[in-house]
Amino acid sequence: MTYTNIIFEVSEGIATITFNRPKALNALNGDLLDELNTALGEIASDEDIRVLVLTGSGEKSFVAGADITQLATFNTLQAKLFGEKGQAIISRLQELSIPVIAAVNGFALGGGSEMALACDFIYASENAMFGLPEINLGLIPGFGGTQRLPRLIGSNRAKEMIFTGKLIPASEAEKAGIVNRVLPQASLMEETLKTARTIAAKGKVSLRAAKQAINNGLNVDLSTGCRIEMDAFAICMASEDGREGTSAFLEKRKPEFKGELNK
Ligand code: CO8
Repeated sequence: MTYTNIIFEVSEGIATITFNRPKALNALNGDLLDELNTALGEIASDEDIRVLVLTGSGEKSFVAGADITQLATFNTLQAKLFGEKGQAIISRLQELSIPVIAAVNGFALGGGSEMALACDFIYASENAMFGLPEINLGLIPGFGGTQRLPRLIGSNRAKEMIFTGKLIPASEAEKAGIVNRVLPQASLMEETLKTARTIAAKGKVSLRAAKQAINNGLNVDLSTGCRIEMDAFAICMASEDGREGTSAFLEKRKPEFKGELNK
């Protein structure tokens, strides 16, 4: 597929999707969401891709939200369909079996924050701003923000952000636990890719198991979560990567993970 609203690249097992509507600060319209969905399908079916990085084109914006020009034309049913489509694609992103890192290079507002919140973790540039400003439009977040933000930072902090619509800088987002690292704009991608390469060198089976255990465990009580972990651990132990990792330690050599899921 030819992409026009995103740039989709793969290098050394790391896929990068760059939201690419810089004139609208990379706002999410229907076409961009369709392209993102297709790219996620390509990633899910490519066993050689080990990590996904999301970022925005330019130095000003990751994603400034859903495209308000398009939103403003919707009737009730169209809004519901657009909301369902966005939620489904963002959930698909969250549920990818490989790790996903958001490199937030500027504004991450509304649907842009919601996209970043569905990633496994976020690195941000010093100029990045986060917020769910839908309240200023007489709306509320519709791509999962009322659900993912409180789960990440607690309901009181999330309510303050959602009720006031205020934007917070990267440094504050880091203190709140939204962002893992704040970096100068010039080194954001380099540092993100460095982490992506570190992760990509690990075993694919164990990465997948760790991600699923954490994500699935967050939705259940502790003892059920621990059972999920034990099943996932057993699968790793029986995998080729699990054998390789433990043997390599005992043989005092570096492991060579092949990441084959079906062995
Ligand atoms: N949609 C469409 N166009 C946008 C958006 C957007 N979200 N954000 C910015 N743009 C456009 C501007 O209109 C402008 O276009 P033009 O040059 O043609 O006038 C261009 O990008 C540059 O923007 P500004 O001139 O405004 O740049 P500033 O640096 O002055 O301001 C801001 C940057 C603060 C980011 C400002 O543009 C802004 O406030 N943008 C809107 C942010 C926002 O409210 N986002 C939330 C949108 S709603 C949403 O995300 C809901 C998600 C769930 C949907 C569920 C559907 C049912």
